Amino acid sequence: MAHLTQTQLEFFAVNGYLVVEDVLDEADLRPLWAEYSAILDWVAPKFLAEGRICSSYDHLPFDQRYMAIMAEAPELIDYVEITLPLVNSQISLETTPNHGPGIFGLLTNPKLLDVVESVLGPEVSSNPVQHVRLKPPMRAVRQEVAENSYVGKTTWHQDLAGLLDEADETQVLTTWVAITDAPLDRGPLCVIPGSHRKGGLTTHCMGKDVQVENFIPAKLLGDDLGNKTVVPLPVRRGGVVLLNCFTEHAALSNTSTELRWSFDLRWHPTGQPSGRPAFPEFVARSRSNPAQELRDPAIWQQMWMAAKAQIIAGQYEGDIYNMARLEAFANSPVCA
Ligand SMILES: O=C(O)CCC(=O)C(=O)O
Repeated sequence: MAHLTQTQLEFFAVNGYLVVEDVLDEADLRPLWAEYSAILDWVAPKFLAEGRICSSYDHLPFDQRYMAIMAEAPELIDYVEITLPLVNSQISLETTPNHGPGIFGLLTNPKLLDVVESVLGPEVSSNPVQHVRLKPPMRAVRQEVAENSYVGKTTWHQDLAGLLDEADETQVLTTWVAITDAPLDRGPLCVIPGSHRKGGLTTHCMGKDVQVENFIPAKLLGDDLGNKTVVPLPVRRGGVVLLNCFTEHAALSNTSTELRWSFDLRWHPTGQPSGRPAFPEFVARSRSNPAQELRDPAIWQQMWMAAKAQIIAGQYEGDIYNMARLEAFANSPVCA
């Protein structure tokens, strides 16, 4: 598996999504399991000492351990995320997202980048809009986080909605990477094929948690002919789902008994605005000048730490997320 075929590219252009199985193999995924196990190895004793959990659960395998800690301390999600909070005032020195070598290895994985290059061309930057979703079975999720898309189901949206207006013309591509299998009962993505061709953004209404839980109301969903067919996208671990930034999509609930783990990573052609200037982008692939590609995970980590320091110091005062767009949408009668 390397570059996409012409047939795959045509499918993506028409439908606004594409499932590509077997992009990554076990050797590609192993560093992520190791990195996230190490995160639990330092968070669990800390939470235990603070009385937030009643065991460090270190006798359990990673997925069981993650679910056991989450059941008692849902704030664990703040320690595994790969981005900073989307509201300036919520970022503090204690905010510790993961920018370790395992996730950097995924962002610079040549097989993943071959897929991305097939769509975006030879000069590709890693867009800083990126998330990890480690979703326990719904029945084990505490009420207060059940509607949080990092834990529970994800509402209908288009990925461009949260980017600043500067990215309105940017060709943002989402790659949703399955770290565990994501069969139908484990909360896979679902899409409305062709919805990216409607042209522009559909109205998003504000949810309870403004920056992550905004949603397209059901009556506005559909493709350019008003067809609302929902297609679920089960995928095996190592597979990747591609999404156009205008494709209407959501994620189903995890009704299984197992953890569902994915990363959603975004990319744009180098030189186009990222839409999230508060956070660092980097050149992931450059056929014209490979020396420009970032290869050092320590530099990438420093870039995130510098972004955090800048926001805390008040040197970045602009919005991180496109609140203004959401607020404008909120006045729409469909959101009333
Ligand atoms: O994995 C999920 O639940 C949601 C992912 C998503 O909406 C995205 O990749 O844009």
